[in-house]
Amino acid sequence: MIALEDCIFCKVVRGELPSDKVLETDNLVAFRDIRPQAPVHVLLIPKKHIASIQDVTPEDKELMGDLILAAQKVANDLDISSSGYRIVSNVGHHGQQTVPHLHYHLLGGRQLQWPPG
Ligand code: DGP
Repeated sequence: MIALEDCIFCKVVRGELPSDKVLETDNLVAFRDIRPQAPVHVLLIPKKHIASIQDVTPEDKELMGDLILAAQKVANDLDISSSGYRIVSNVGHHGQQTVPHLHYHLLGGRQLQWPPG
C-alpha cells in the first residue's frame, strides 16, 4: 500500500506531474507513456485510485467499461484502429507492474510480437 499523495499517477490526475494528455474525462485520463515501447504508447488510468485490476470491485464496473471505450476512442484518434493494437494491464510482481495505480497500456503503430515473454 502506498499513500495516495505519493502515487505518481494520482499526481498526474491532480496536475502535480506534467503529462502529455491525449484524453481526459470526468473519471479517467489518457496520456503518453514516458518510456514508449511502440510509436503509440498511451496509458489509460481511472482518476480514482485503484491499485490494480486485482482491486477492482463491482462498483467499478462502469468505470472499467469507460476505460475500454476511452482506449477505443484514443486508438481511433491516433489512427491505429485499422492497423490494430494491444491493450495490456500488468498486475503485481509476475505481471511486472511497476506503478501501483491501475492502468491499461495501449500500444500500436508497429507490428507487435506474441508471446509477450
Ligand atoms: P507498469 O510497468 O505496467 O506498471 O507500467 C508503468 C508505466 O508507467 C511504464 O511504462 C512507465 C510509465 N511511467 C512511469 N512513470 C511515469 C510518469 O511519470 N509519466 C508517464 N507519462 N509515464 C510514466
